[in-house]
Amino acid sequence: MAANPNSKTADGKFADLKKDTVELNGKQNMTTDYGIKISDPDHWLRVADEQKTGPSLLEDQIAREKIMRFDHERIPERVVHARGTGAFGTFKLHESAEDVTSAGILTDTSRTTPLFLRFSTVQGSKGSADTVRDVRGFAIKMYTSEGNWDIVGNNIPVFFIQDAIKFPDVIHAVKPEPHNEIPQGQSAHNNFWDFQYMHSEVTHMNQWIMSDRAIPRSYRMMQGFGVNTYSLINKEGKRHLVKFHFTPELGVHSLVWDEALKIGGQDPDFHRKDLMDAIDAGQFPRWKFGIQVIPEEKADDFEFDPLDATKIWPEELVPIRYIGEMELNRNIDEFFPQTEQVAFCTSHIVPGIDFSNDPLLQGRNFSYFDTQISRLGPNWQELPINRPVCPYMNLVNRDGAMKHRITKGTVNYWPNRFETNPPATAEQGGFTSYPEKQQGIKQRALSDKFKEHYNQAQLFYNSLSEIEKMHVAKAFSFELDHCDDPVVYKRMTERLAAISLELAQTVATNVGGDTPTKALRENKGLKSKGLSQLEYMPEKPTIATRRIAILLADGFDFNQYTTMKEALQAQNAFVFTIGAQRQGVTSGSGQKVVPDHFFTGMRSTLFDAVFVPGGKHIEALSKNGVAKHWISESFAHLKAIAGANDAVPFIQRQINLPEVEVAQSGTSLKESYGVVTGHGDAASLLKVGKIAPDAKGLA
Ligand code: HDE
Repeated sequence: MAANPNSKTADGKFADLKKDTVELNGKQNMTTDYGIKISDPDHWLRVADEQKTGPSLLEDQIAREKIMRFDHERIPERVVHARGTGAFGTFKLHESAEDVTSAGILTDTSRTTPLFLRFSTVQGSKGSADTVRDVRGFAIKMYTSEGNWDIVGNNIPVFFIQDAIKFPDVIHAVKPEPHNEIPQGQSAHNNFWDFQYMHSEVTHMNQWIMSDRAIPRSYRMMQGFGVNTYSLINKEGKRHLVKFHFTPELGVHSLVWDEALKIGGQDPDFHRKDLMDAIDAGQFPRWKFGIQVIPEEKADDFEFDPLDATKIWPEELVPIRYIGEMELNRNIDEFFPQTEQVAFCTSHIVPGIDFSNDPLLQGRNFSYFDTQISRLGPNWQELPINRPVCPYMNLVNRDGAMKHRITKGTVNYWPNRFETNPPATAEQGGFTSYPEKQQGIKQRALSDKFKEHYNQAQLFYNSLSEIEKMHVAKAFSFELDHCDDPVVYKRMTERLAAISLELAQTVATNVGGDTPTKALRENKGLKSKGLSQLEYMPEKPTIATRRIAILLADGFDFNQYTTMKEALQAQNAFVFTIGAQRQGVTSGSGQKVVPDHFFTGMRSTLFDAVFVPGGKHIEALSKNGVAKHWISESFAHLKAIAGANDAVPFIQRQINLPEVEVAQSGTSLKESYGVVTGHGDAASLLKVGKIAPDAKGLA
């Protein structure tokens, strides 16, 4: 089958969308949707007397069109993952996986495949905050030369439930409660934790969502996982089970919980903007693409069932083979027709890839296809963002609401006397399902290995660093503290003793459970690779795209300010001047700087690091409660803080911890607990810029 030339270029999908894209900023007159020019869009046609009062006329076709369009401009939001943001990008393969698959996208290293990726949260509605504690969706539509391949994944490799029939239950339990529609964007409520207790299969996923993975610093700093088990089929027809992985070049980083909560109010679009800003600045986020494969005949060799989506395939047993790379490099032009109307389907696979008997995947294959009909109608695949870039044609699939493609020809059935629109043989690229032999008895059951629910929950918990474990304990404590039904928080704390007695005891103390004295289950201390996010520090540490604030008031040292700003910008950091007032601040040597924001307009929570130059402005900063809070809060959130000359004692006073050492006057630079201090002229401060990039790593 001839490949579509469009999909060979990074802009393949963009070129396709151009056919439906118009520029708004032309000189063209405003018209109605049926094309006539509008003379007055501001007044409804009415019968008016001399005072210009009187009834409005229903006759006004222009007003009616405008109001009708407005009345109907909402479509149902996604039943889950309603809040999201998307971008275009490309996929490149570095190493052919032809030993395991015949899929063009996974075997042809000369291709660049265009793609659209939508990140999302699960629980909240379309207008909820970005930084809530939740799983993040990671859904990719690859516009391949052989048709669309959708990997509808998450940033966590496992899921809550094992059987798709439980999905409405788990989602109803986590969504706002039915009697009062509370809470929004939160899993911290009775119903969610009640459900969690009633289903021990969720225990592994519980650990992940209570870990820092559920409060990412940025969409660009999250892993992506296909979660479900698919199949790869090679040319010889042999099958391997497969899991898909995306690992970010920038490393995996999270917010701290207090930051996430505050940003939820201070900037609910934090993640959305972060992604757009980075792409606009040409700082394209990249992920390594990897596969884990298990030959079909080895599927029974593990203590877990590889078809169970509540289990990972530990890397020690099934290593990840990194074979490609994904990059996001183009922002959307309009939210609704792109990010809102994009529709993913787990059932969209291409030849060389097939499903497996993963019971969650099988249910998803029905659900996604189905849900798009209520969101977008039966012709959703024709929408510009959803249509493939390769040639597509089906003479039978016609009509339906909002059909707009016009197909010429006299027949709409197969076979027909002209042999119009014939199916393709396998050699011509026709999709053939893997001929798996099936025999069985109809029953509602899962394999025995699905019954084990705790091993990997412990494996995950044991693999975390001490700090990550502490965060898990705090997250459980926060969530269960929001449950006011004692049955819920008492039973759940008890359950934690099946993971770690210490964890259960800490949480019980905090939330008022009964402190367990015995572990419910032995913990052999087993650990696995790749579970702690500290293992994903970037190969090359960078401050590119990190948001760095410089605090100024009247009397600041101009040289230090400009030298540091330039040094940081040279490393592609996003630098913001935060001043006492936006009307302008004046340096000790008389230069005026107009800050990007003033102290209370933007808080420390929205930045990764802060620098305070020396100068007389320290006097004013020392008297300003908000400026002082900037420093103490940055420190509490484990941010890199830098200060020079007079700023050193100012910073020290706000941190007020004897363990944090600062540079003494006349000594060179000091780095202690992520606080970088120094004395000297502007040139010597450049070294601070060289230390600062790594300082974030301390967090
Ligand atoms: Fe989804 N899920 N899901 N899900 N899911 C949807 O489809 C569903 C599951 C995921 O950005 C819905 O188009 C069932 C696992 C993402 O547009 C719906 C089950 C994973 C997105 C649906 C699952 C996901 C969705 C709602 C259990 C991680 C957002 C709107 C069997 C691998 C896609 C839509 C986007 C969206 C059903 C479980 C990820 C209702 C029945 C596991 C990223 O069809």
